[in-house]
Amino acid sequence: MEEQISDSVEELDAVIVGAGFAGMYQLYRLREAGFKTRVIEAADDVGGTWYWNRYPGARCDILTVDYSYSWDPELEKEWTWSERYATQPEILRYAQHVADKHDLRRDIQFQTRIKRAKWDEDAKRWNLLTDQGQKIAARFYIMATGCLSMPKVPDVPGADQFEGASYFTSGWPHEGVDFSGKRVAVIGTGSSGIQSIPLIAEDAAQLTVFQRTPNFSFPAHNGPVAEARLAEYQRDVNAYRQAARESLIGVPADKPSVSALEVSEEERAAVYEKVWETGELAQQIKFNDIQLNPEANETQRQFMHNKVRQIVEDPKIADLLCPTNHYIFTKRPCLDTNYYQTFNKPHVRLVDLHTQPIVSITRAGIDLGGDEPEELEFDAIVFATGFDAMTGAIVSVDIAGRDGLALRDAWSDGPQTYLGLMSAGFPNLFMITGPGSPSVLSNMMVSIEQHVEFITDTLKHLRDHGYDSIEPTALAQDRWVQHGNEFADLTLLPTANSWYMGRNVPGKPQVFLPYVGGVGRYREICDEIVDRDFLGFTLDGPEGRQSNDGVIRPVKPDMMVTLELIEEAGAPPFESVPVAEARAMAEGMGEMFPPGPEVGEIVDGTLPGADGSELEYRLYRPASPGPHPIVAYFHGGGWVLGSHSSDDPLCRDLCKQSNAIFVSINYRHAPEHRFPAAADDGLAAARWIAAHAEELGGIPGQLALAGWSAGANIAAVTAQQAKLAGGPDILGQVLLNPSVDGAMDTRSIRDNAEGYTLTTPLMTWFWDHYCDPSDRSNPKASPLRAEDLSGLPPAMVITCEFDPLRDEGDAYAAALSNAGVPVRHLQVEGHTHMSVSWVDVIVSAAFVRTEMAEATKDFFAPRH
Ligand code: NA7
Repeated sequence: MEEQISDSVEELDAVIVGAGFAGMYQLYRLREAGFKTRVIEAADDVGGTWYWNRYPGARCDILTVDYSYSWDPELEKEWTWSERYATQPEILRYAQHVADKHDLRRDIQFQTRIKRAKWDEDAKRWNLLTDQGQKIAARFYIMATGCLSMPKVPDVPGADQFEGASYFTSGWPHEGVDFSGKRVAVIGTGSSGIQSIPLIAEDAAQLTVFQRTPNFSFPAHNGPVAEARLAEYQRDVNAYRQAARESLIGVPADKPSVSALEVSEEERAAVYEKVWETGELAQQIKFNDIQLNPEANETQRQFMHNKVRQIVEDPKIADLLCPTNHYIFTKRPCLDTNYYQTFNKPHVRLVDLHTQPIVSITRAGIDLGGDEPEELEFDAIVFATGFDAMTGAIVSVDIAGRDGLALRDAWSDGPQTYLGLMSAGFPNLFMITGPGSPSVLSNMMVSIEQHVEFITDTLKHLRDHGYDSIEPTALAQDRWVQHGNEFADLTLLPTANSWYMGRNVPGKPQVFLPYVGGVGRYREICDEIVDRDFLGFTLDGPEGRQSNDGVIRPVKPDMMVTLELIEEAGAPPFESVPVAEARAMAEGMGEMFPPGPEVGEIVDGTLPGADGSELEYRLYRPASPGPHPIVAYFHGGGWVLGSHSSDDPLCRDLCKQSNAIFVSINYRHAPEHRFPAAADDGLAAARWIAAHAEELGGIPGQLALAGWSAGANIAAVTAQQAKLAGGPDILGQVLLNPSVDGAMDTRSIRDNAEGYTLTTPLMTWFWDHYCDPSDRSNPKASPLRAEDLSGLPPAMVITCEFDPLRDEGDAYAAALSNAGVPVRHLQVEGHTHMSVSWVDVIVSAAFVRTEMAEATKDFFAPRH
């Protein structure tokens, strides 16, 4: 029994599983920091992936200058890679060289596996049992087990019957394999298949490739590292490495800023040609919407198809080699040397498993079914069928956390991690490049180093502060998993049957495993967590416990990225410039946004406002036959900025979705026209529209109000004024992020004061331009202050979590409801004041507009 710890239990500070690049560096760091550490490794030497995957053609698919350690300055100088993409033996030699140089092997126990790991809550340590029957107690248990280390069990019937030789690319014989004169089958056309097929074809008498899904592959153009690249690297190695750490995928590369659909076909073709010629995975994405927009993606996919058709002589074979069931870059693209050319060789055959599925592997070969059944005989079968990626190696160990919770059970619906580093319920268990971190979407070396350094610093922090355990909180973890899923869902990546999604392993939960946000952003997140006192972690020790619960990056990913871009653009705050300049800036910004959907018709006109003023309006008419109900719409812009056309995309979308006419009114603006001009214009416009419904193409009596921000203030005020004045009849009001109280004294005004575009200083500026402090308690300025809200039209009120105006909007919804007004109140998590109005940019807020449109429809034709 492990609980009865005897003298034969070895006590260590840390046990690391795996002596690949992650485990080796982790050992180096922890040893250096004075932790008594041991690595447990199943193989008989270091190298991990590069120890096992010895198939012919096995190479790195990231330039090896990039795929190398950056933590040892001497190593940077003393090691020179012979090729752009070093072969497996060279990379293995590099790993062995590092092990020798730093005398790592003395703390690595080879040919050993961890069989069981059990958390001891009282002793705050992991009790480990090896397959050698050895017991180890360690405070920290670190899995450096690799993302692609657990080969997939071949899910091909009869795989064990074959009497010829079977090989797995993931466990290739050390002495190599001589295929000369042999009839060879290769099952699988992922990276391993694509790298090995051309070389196996060189030796084999016959080669038959069994393809389930064709992949996108670029020519590697292997050879010496390009002079320019080497010079860039050597000029300032530290700067180069730093650029890698801050990049998207861990290799310095320009961030694409242009859409594939913005440039001409010729320009696009030239860009794709260059990408093809470059032969670098890290430099392949040159347009910012390739991974987001199917139409953009299609342009590069077609380019790739054309390349394949140019190389492969038999058009039928070429067609089979062109991937059509997934978008490019939604599966890991491959790099090859003469892969497509191999299919021009007479002794190489491609079997399409969709038309000729494998019925069974037999004693002599492979039986195919489908339309053309065949019995094929082979001397050797190569399984290049991939891995149970990212989670396979972790859940294969019997790991029991707090209260005996099995990791396998905790992850039965997919991995639950905070940052891909730790999992709640499993204190002091770390994963290097675990699911939920950039890992396989990045240059692994960069991600490995960042995790190792994070773990080492964390362990030192615990030691220095008298804590003996660390664990993520449930909230932090749940929201990290949510953040990762939401980020992935913005892209096309989850649409493919990929191992990123767990779809290659029958029965595996289908969730997107790596973090798509990029290594630079991810590193910033990790650093911020530490700076914020280990946000989302509980640290525990004999002298006390610190649990700084909270959520990192609670803003929805598309909004978050947009806020980052806005910050990078560095425009001055509106309130820091004169009004005319602020208006020009707002107009300029508006032009940068997508236009919104097509509607039936857009008509500009004028209508009479209050005090003899003439107001411009823009009418959006649905494409369906009229007449339609009408919504009088008031734009946002703090009574100072904007116009009847400034909320164009929002109005188009709402018009289309609600099948109602929207009339956007250019009410008079401050500071030229201060309170109550805009409010009075609201009522005047509503009256005029009601009176002229028929000539506008509307249905008389079918009028609702809508507005956003200050425009929602005018809508709310107009509804109140219409009630007091006895008309016009208003059937409903949609208030998006309304400003309803000039007091500006709420928690959200303080909590969301900065950083979410509408800032509290800007809101103050707006109010100051619009309304004297003495007037702000007047319900015509602050509709929340009205004494009697009863009898107002039904309302839909939308408030957003990260809007300074959130709380006043919530208060207005509650006050309306208390007064007996039917209210739909939508409190939108993770969004800001701008989210809903940025049509086709903040896609995660699109559902809000749909709900607004539904509410609008209900005003006109209530559903019971
Ligand atoms: P991959 O990329 O998972 O490729 C495995 C291939 O094997 C892929 O073409 C699979 O088709 C195919 N496969 C898997 N199971 C079967 C069965 N049962 N029948 C037929 N074909 C099958 O693994 P790799 O080792 O090539 O590469 C892994 C990573 O290593 C790579 O991305 C680089 O990062 C390095 P499928 O696509 O699932 O239809």
